[in-house]
Amino acid sequence: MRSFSACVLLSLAVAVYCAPQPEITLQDENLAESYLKKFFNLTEEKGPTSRRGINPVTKKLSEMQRFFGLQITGTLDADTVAMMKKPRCGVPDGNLARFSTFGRDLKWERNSLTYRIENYTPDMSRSEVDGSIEKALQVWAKVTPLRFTRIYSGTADIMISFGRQAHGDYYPFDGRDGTLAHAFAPSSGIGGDAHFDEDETFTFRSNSGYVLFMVAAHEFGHSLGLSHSDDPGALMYPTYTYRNPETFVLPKDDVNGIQSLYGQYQSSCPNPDKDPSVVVPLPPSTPDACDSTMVLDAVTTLRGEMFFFKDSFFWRSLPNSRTPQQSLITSFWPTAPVNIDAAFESRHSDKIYFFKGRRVWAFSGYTPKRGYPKKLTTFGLPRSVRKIDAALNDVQSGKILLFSGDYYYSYDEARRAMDQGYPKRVDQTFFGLNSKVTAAFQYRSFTYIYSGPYMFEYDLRSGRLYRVLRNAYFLRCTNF
Ligand SMILES: [Ca+2]
Ligand SMILES: [Ca+2]
Ligand SMILES: [Ca+2]
Ligand SMILES: [Zn+2]
Ligand SMILES: [Zn+2]
Repeated sequence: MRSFSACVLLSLAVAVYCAPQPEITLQDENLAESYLKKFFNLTEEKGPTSRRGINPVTKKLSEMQRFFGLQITGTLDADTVAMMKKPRCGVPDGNLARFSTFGRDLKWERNSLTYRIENYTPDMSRSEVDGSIEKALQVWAKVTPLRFTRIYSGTADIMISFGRQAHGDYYPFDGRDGTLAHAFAPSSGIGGDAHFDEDETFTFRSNSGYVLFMVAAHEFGHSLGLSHSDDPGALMYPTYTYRNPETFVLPKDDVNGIQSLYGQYQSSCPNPDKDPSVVVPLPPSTPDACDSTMVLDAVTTLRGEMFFFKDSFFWRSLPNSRTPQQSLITSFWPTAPVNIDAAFESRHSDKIYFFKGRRVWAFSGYTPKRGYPKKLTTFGLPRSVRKIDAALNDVQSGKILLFSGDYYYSYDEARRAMDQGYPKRVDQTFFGLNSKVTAAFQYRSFTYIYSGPYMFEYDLRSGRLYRVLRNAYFLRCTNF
């Protein structure tokens, strides 16, 4: 179902957007043109099809779709429009790579840099702005020999300001949403400077508005010489996703990027901000579909698409798409848990459920259902069940199978009750499955039971096992 995908993405910015099937409007086409000009270097050419060869818009659209892991159609579809409407950074995307830099020469030649906060946003208190900026610079200082010193007058390497619309450079801001901020690559003058769009509402930590710390940490990546990454988990990914500033740890891709320019933090660096006794958490890395040892957390369908969950991420496989799109869970479901235990789609109520520990969350599309999270006992599970390992909706019978340890339960959604005769042993029904179930779902009348890095393909009615496949089977790892 097309409408869902667009609806999910769009509604991050606009709460009640869902109902009608989104059509590509003239406004969308104009948006697309200016987006491709701004971020993908689309140049003005008279008569796009006047010469033989590929229409430059088609080419740039494909480039953009590839960068964001969308289906590469070269045409303006609903998913592409939705991605273009996401709040983002104003720096162009260009390169197709995991971390990338503006080039070897575009870096600071010294490790000691100055910054100055030229003005303040009225959205937050001054001390909150100061704290957010300081903390955002420390994100980079923690993993490199870089040091930042604040100055209060004169010209700093990194001049920080808030402005709206035309604000003194050749890159005017665009009002509310769209572009949130931009920054310039290392050099003298405007180089290294970071500008924030005052038409946005910036916040200290709340997820209503844009967290200044997160936006600033991203922009300072540019100030130091990084360009955008196509790793959806990277801080240098172009679009904004809410993350909790209290628990944020710079992802692996960004650490690799900045260290390729400045090297690692050496404990001998005389830096009073760095306390060597503090344990630095390991940088999180984005799950790789080609990792044959990967164990998925949960798998489910949702309105005709397949969703595969791992850590803070999921892959979403659109029908007919060759490569699934990888995103952060919070970029679709800001209030959902990460590292989930299980998930299933209820066709009965058109909802998606996520399990983690003793709790269960419900969303219709991406909208959280009132009253959730609820306890596992809501599903009639005994109190002794501490977590669910996997869940699936058996489309034919309308039952929800809930796996826990060596057993599974059958829940009847219509009756809202557990079926008689359960729990049953897993290996009693699923022949050949002698280790723990880690994820489960049904697709095209097959039942897929995951156990560790393997996926078992069954016919649930006859209990027949057809094939044993790898976790990456539906993720279409292209390296195999
Ligand atoms: Ca500067
Ligand atoms: Ca804006
Ligand atoms: Ca699981
Ligand atoms: Zn950026
Ligand atoms: Zn600017």
